[in-house]
Amino acid sequence: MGVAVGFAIIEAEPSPLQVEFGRTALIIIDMQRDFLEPGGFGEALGNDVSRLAAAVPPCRAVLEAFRRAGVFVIHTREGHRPDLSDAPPAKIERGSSSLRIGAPGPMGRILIRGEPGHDIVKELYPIEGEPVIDKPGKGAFYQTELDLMLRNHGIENLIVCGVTTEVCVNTTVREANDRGYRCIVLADCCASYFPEFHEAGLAMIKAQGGIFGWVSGSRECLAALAKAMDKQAARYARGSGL
Ligand code: C5J
Repeated sequence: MGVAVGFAIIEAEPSPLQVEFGRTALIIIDMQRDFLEPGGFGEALGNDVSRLAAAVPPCRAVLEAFRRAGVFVIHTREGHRPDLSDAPPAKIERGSSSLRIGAPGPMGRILIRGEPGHDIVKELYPIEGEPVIDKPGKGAFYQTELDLMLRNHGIENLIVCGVTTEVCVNTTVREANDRGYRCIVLADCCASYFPEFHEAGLAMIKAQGGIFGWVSGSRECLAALAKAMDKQAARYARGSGL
């Protein structure tokens, strides 16, 4: 279980949500150079990668605050083994042959573990103690130890940031929702190459009373964390501990 930072309400859509930060993890999805920087997989597919840059500063602000609070932080990376034995042919075959997964690119072989482009951007680089989940699929639960790790930490809620909103963020939120986690997606900490897909991805999560989860923002999340920490400090000051 995480730190003893208490409860607070996060303002979110479709409704505010009370979370216990000690049972909450921040999960940062695929903030990799291959998706965010020129010369990577994202650009190889014809995307304007600069659209993803806006998510980095708010994501960093949330990451730093969660680190200061001692809340559990997990990072993910999408990618494959150098021999591609974990990459389904149906995934590799897409797109032009020079731009496929495993093809050489300016930042090494595209989406291959250990290559420079596969790694996380420097602004959000994991520190010691923050697990990095290497995932072969779009969803962070598929063929990974993520669920086991979250359950061993007593995690019930996920604050979700990362790219892209409609692909790996959405897939992971749907997987998490089916496994019983409450997901709060921070809109400004996520991004897509397609602004309309970003909006649609968020709309789908919060529709129908929050069918997959909640949508909030970095400001609202940071305000709730600060409130939880203030309450905790006041309890300690009164000598009542927890
Ligand atoms: C994609 C991802 N878009 N991380 N991956 O291929 O969303």
